[in-house]
Amino acid sequence: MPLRDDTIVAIATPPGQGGIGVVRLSGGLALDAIADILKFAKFPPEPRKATLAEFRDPETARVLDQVVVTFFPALHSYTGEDVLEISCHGSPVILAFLVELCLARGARPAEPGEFTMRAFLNARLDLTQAEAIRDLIESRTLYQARVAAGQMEGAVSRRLKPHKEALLQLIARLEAGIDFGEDDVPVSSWEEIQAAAEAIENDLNKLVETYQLGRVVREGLTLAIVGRPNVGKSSLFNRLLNEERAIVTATPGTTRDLVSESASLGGIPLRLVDTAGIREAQDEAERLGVAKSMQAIADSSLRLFVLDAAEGWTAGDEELWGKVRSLGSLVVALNKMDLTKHLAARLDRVRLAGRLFANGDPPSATAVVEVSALTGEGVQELKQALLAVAAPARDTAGQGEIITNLRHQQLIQGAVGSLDRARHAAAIRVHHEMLLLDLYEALHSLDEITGSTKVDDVLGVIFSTFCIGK
Ligand SMILES: Nc1nc2c(ncn2[C@@H]2O[C@H](COP(=O)(O)OP(=O)(O)OP(=O)(O)O)[C@@H](O)[C@H]2O)c(=O)[nH]1
Ligand SMILES: [Mg+2]
Repeated sequence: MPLRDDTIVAIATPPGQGGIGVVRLSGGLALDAIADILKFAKFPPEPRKATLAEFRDPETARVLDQVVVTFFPALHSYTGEDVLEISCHGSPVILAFLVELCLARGARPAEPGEFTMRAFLNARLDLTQAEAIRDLIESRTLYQARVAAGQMEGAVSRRLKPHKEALLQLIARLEAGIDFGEDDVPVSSWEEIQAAAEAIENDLNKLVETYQLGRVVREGLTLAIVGRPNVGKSSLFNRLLNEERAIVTATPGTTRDLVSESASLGGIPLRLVDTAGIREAQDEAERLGVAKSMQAIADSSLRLFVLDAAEGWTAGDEELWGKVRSLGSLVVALNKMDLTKHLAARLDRVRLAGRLFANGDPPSATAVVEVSALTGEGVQELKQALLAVAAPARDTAGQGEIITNLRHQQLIQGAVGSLDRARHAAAIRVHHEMLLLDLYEALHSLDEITGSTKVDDVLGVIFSTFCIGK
């Protein structure tokens, strides 16, 4: 890990030209590094006030740029150290030159995430908050940003706190029993120990379960659109995207290669994949397209099974349904509803629903939605149904209440495992000292989430996933 008492510098804004570009410095030498480069009316600049300065070229002594500097003195800054943020005009050349001059004056280039790592090391943030900052920067939808913002405020640590306290109390009761002997202090009964461990375990398990949704929020989903040729897959794909992305024609077998595009479904990042209509291929290109499609359909997290409502349930649908229904989450779209306004077709639909849910085995379809890709009717309902299947807990879960981070999920799971061992040990009356080992292990797992235990080795891993200047 890099030394903490040196001064780091980096361009904090994205590469390329822009209206402004920001150079950030943190460390004891921050002010010294710029003292002879930037000319202020008064030096040092007033803390936490945007202050105008001239960026002087040391070689020509001429003004290179007008900059605005904000000085955050140690203890009240992002990193806890002296921080300078220098807003230049957004020329990559100017920014690079300013950094070079700072390097020549004792600063060193910041590693990725090093500003935030210093904030953590100086106790300005806990580990979950530092991770939330990375998630906020990386968020692709407003919903993701809101979840990250909730965690930046310390939602994860807050949620863990009561469970940690309960665990500590249990540990303290056992420790007291060992230290003072059974005569001095009322020692918990085996049943009490078991019950206490179980209560904590159950609460933590609930938290672990929220990761199912958390993962979807963080990583997004892949949705494959599947069906026979010509049922309107590409038309629905375009509708869901709101653009004419895939080719639509009246000829069956139009789509051959996979077509995929990113979209957002209720704030959840979604990769939509349009596939080739599945049938007995008529040439080599179509055969390859069908094979690739079947692979994509199997690999996706969610499937939209499209039927032509005007044609009803055909032998081709029956065969494809047999291949798809067991793959996992699925929504059925009855497309071309605009063509079925007469009674016969509607009766057919009733029979169709019967086919989908026949044979007694549990249907993998969680919703059947009537749509028309042509008129747009039912498309909103289709989106709702997809969202309900993809992220069932989305409406009920508070945005700060979910675990979105695999590291957190695994550590909580680890704590659950340790508590489970402790509970079983209590059940067979193992000595308290042995029991305590498991309980401490559980506590350690929870501490690692917020970083209050020594976790030097994981720090490098976490902060290296940041970009430079953060
Ligand atoms: N009336 C009506 N026609 C539709 C609807 N959806 C699609 N179509 C028409 O059905 C035909 C096939 O549509 P596509 O979207 O290309 O169907 P596909 O399932 O992608 O077909 P392949 O790529 O060949 O597998 C086109 O002529 C569309 O205009 C709908 O809701 N109503
Ligand atoms: Mg198509």
